[in-house]
Amino acid sequence: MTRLTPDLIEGVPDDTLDLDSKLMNMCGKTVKQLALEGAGVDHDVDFSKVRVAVIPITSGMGVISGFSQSVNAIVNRLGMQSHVTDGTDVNGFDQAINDHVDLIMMADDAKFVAYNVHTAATTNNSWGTAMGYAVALKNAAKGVEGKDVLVIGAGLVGTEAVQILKGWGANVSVTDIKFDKAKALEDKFGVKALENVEDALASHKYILNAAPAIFPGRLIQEGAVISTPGVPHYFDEEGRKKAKAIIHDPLEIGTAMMAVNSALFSMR
Ligand code: 2YG
Repeated sequence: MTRLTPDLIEGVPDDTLDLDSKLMNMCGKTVKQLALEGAGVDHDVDFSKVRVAVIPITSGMGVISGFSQSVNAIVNRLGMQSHVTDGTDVNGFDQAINDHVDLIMMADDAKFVAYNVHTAATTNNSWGTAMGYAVALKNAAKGVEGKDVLVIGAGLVGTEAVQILKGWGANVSVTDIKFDKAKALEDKFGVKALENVEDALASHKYILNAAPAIFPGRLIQEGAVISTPGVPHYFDEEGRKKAKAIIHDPLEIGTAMMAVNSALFSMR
């Protein structure tokens, strides 16, 4: 998993990115609307009764300054009632349970989950990020059915993304600097593994980039639609000029997808 750093998420609590405006321009949807679509809901939902606890977790490499506050702000922007627990780890968990919250959100170095305390269902960030960015790509591309779509990165997010996009009828190819990881997805899910990452990128217009990689603009197709959760995030001027849309945020789309999906388990 790519570990976020405080500087990458410092603008999240106050939404300095103004993410909804950017997404409305590129996808015609807000973060909440993308998350609802990813959860299979085609109408707005009032989440004001949903109570959420975000628990700072000190294990492993420890807390990331601003991470819990960022998750908390993202969930509150969905209209839910979210707070960060005073206690960390088990103490925080105990506080959340005694507070009778509906959802618990927490992350260690390996997993970032939303836990629905009523249904014991767990939604993880790999699926949430893959689904959120796949829905964003589908909206920005005005549909992916029958279209060639490239997933870059055969890790946790890419593995979810290839299944989601194939399920929507896209002709999915996948590439990774470790070709055997891409080949494993070809064997398992019937998508096409491409060995040369640069050639793969240069030959696709619709891309979901789930790799912590930076690509030179000379490889980007004119009018490319790039849905790219990967951090570090950087596209040079040529890439930014040639792409029709470059959809990125460091944390919000995946987190909103998790929270909406988890809340709906006990709201339908
Ligand atoms: O509670 C804390 O502050 C820390 N234990 C959080 C650690 C999170 C580590 N994981 C990551 O930084 C990312 N994989 C989170 C998800 C990125 C968005 N797709």
